[in-house]
Amino acid sequence: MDCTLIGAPLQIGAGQLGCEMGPSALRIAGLRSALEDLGHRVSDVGNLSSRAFDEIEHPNSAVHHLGETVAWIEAISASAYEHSQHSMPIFLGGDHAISAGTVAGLAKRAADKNRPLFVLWLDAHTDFHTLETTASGNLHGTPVAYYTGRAGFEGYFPPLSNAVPSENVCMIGIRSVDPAELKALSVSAVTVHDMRAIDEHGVAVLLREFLEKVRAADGLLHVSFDVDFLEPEIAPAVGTTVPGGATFREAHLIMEMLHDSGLVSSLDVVELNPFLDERGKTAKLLVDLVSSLMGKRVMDRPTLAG
Ligand code: B3U
Ligand code: MN
Ligand code: MN
Repeated sequence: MDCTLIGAPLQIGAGQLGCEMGPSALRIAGLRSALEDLGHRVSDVGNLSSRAFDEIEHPNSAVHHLGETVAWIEAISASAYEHSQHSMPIFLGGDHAISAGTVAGLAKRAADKNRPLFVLWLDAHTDFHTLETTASGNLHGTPVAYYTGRAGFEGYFPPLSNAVPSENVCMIGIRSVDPAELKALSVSAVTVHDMRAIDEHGVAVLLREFLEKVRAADGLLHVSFDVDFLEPEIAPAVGTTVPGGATFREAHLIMEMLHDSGLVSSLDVVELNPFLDERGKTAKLLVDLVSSLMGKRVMDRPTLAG
């Protein structure tokens, strides 16, 4: 497979600085050679940068770095559109606000290809705030609301050429949801699997159901992987750790099933904050997980895991 690594070192969408170093840490942890060892052709286009920006005020005074974030979303969206034409783009975050850009660009590309876009959102959080409802003002809490076309971004974030229908979004790992997000989700078609759902059913059942839906629709699948999806003990390098996350084995199983599905067409790895890491442990785990997604396995399997 042809993969393109794209660094998106945005950090002001998070409450804590440091995600700017995420792309470097993933490169130093050996992402490129890990993918090449699996037989993929990898090109690394380096890090994106944003145009000059003016600060933008919003009536919600908690919102911060709006002008800068908008400039980044534009650049990231253009890059996602460009690099998804002939290759599988892998976006190295950067905080999760980058996904406002990645998904917007990928949705435009999917529309060109006449295919529906689906999004698997692996995260402790639902990131379903609008600019009006965010209390922290941290814009990494808003991308899903934006790319599903919720009202409340007009005149601020770039106009969306194609929204992702909310019924095409599946979230797994959720364990921190703000009241305004909960209210909005209760009237939306987004599928939200919290940790209780994982405990009751296991990740395989939840994921298989979604993959079947993607396959039936002949969809393209974007995977957005927030480091805080994982249990903080195995992945400490994230500013918003929430206890009770996915285990090492659950995370690898998800990646292996995604690989076997053959459906994944793009990936974000976001929220890695190397300043908070322990001797590169989280960055190395992420390289291993991406490797599983890209075909690394212990044994050949006579039948697909499904
Ligand atoms: N919902 C909270 C917390 C949060 C969202 N995304 C992350 N943290 N990473 C907020 O600030 O919007
Ligand atoms: Mn997130
Ligand atoms: Mn999160």
